[in-house]
Amino acid sequence: MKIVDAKVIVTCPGRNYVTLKITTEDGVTGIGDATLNGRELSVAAYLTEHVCPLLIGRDAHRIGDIWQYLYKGAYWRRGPVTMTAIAAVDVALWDIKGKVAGLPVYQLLGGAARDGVLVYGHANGQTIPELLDDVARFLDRGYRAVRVQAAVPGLEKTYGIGGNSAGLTYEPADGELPSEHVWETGAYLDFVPEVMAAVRERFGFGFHLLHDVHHRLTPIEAGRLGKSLEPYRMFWIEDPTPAEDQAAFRTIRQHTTTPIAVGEIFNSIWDCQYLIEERLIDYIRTSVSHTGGITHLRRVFDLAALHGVRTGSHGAGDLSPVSFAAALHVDLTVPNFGIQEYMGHLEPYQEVFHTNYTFTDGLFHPGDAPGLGVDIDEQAAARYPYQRAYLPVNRLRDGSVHDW
Ligand code: EZ4
Ligand code: CO
Repeated sequence: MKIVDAKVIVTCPGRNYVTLKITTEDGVTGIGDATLNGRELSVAAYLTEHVCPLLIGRDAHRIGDIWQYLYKGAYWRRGPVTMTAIAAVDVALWDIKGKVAGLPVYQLLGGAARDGVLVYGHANGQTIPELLDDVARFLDRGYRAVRVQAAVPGLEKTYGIGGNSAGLTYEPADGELPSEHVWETGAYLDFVPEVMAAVRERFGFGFHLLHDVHHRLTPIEAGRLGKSLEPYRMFWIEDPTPAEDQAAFRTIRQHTTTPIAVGEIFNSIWDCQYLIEERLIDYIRTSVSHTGGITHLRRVFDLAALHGVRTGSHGAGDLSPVSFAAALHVDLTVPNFGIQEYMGHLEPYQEVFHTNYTFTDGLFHPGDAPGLGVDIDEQAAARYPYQRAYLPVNRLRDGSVHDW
């Protein structure tokens, strides 16, 4: 079943998304998410200029072989741009295989290992009372797990706080350049235990509580944070330190039993190997669209399963509905599933992406349509042209650039 066309669709229905669409000689189409927030056109060009020409004439059924061809054949390996591009091809081919088989992708992956996919939503607030109201909204809607972020007093802008729960990290291009935030670790470390105390005091312990540190701390600060949050029984703290320094996680481990989640910026199994094999983390957050697609993500998750690490895939609003659907198919099948992030998407995304996934009692299901169960409306996509946008940049009070 030969591939006859592969094209890239760039669109901005609420925020930028890059989608690869592959067509076979029988007219079967498959789609994959190729979005890399703030660097979208680099993946679009990688696909259009270098990958799409290689796909024409290849057998769409040979998913593993095409994966190896694109990975090893490029000579230059790994990295977010390459691995996001390969992921888009891989996911589109799984979509095609499912459509040809007449089965949802999760059936091809071994079938459902659970009834639904536990997700966590993003509650946030400028103040603790505002945050508590937002947490209440999530619990009322049936969420069993909630990530909470509140603006740190004294800081003008804190990551993860936005007027729209789907658009937290969307920075419009009006300013032409990234916005800059100021960060102060001391104020943050004192404030977070107060936040978690308020949440548990008002809502109790009958749901999972999560928090994203967004790479801000040193190892010993992260140890202190984890220890100070132990009374609130966190499901996890995420990205406590910048994960390039992986031995740092040993220091965190030595100081706290608060579970640790890492991996949203990882793009290959090699980024995960040390942390997983040394059992320095509890959840691996690699995503289907930034880690080489379904084919590669399953290898990461199998490595994690061998070492008692569970999954907790990244699912921010800058990963498209195509990516979220693919994540749900994988999540439904893997033995060591932990949780799935669900940030939602900004309208008018539904004009462009038609989805089949459903949410009931805190659990998502990918649906039973053949393939991924997601489609892109190209005419609608064309109504929302790309707009350059950047993630913010962070500085300390003295002007030094810090991790955002
Ligand atoms: O900042 O996806 O856990 N979720 C996150 C995200 C990331 C964005 C970066 O593009 O940390 O909101
Ligand atoms: Co995060």
